[in-house]
Amino acid sequence: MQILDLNEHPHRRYNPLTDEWVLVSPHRTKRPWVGQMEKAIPDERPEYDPECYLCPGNRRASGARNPDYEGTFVFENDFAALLPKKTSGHQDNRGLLIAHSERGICRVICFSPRHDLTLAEMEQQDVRLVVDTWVEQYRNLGELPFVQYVQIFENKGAVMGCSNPHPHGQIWANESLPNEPRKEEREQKSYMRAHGTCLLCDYLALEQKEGVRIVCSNAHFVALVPFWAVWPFETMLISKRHAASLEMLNEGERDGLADIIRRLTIRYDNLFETSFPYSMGFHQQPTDGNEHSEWHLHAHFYPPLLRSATVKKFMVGYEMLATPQRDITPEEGADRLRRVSEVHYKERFSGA
Ligand code: H2U
Ligand code: ZN
Repeated sequence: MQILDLNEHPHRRYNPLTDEWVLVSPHRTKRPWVGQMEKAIPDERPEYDPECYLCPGNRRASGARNPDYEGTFVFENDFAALLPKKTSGHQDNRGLLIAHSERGICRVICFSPRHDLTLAEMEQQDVRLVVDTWVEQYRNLGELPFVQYVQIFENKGAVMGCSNPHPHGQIWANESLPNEPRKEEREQKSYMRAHGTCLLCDYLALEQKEGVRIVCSNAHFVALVPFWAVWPFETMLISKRHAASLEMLNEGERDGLADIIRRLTIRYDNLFETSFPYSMGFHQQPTDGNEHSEWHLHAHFYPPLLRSATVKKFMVGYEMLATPQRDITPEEGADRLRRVSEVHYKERFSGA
């Protein structure tokens, strides 16, 4: 019998944050690709677009006019999925037909007044303003008595369902713990109970020792492709210090977060010389007023691109019905991301 070689043999890897498995098939990377091909769309935009509902001074769908903002701008989502109006009650029919009312607040954050930028192309100090806005929003929304969890996220690129290329993200704050943070809380709690230490502190120490899945790092954050990654170039940002939320970051750590986000998103754009699409978001402690020493702040980046600017990974077939699967190993994904430059390709082409 052959001994498991993670670079050669099909195997499954365990995600200790969610208690789920991913199938890894490294031997398949040699097969020819005959799937979907599309032309890469050049990412050329004006600094200001009179038709954009996020640009300064423009009117939104609700009729409200954006101020002439500088830096970041936050507003209540005009088509919010959750509403702050108080409703209560639930139904439970034999434990099979269960429904609960859900209150919440949805906001949109414009990262910059410039229509033509992305986080990867913004200056470090302007990304820092975005970090400060996230901290402020997490605090403001979390302070509301009915808000138990604040989900900060960004959908980037049309392929991820993003409605507008103007750099922006969203925040949904609501009354109950959503599925993903709920799984992570359960696993972080049970790990702490069993080992007396933090799951992500221990995991990060292992990753730093092995090094093979680390993309880049600074004094306060590490960007790595998790051992259990599902998406081809999936990454996680993990704070080096055990902090449970964005609110707990000190000045230096906020700068560190802005730095690592900029460097990682530049690497993403450089991988296929395209504006790299992804969904990203933070996972952090709920705002339920309880002590959550088990929670370790981190961000996930889930990009769908597989082997070029035009080939995307879809979760279909076996993945929808059984378990997610990947061909290129997390180690190879990290290696590819490590080998690209931290100077944005547009800057290189312009000779700047
Ligand atoms: P994306 O990040 O997925 O593109 O979503 C942008 C959000 O902006 C979306 O949730 C909101 C939509 O409801 N929006 C407004 O609040 N006002 C508008 O005028 C258009 C879009
Ligand atoms: Zn715009």
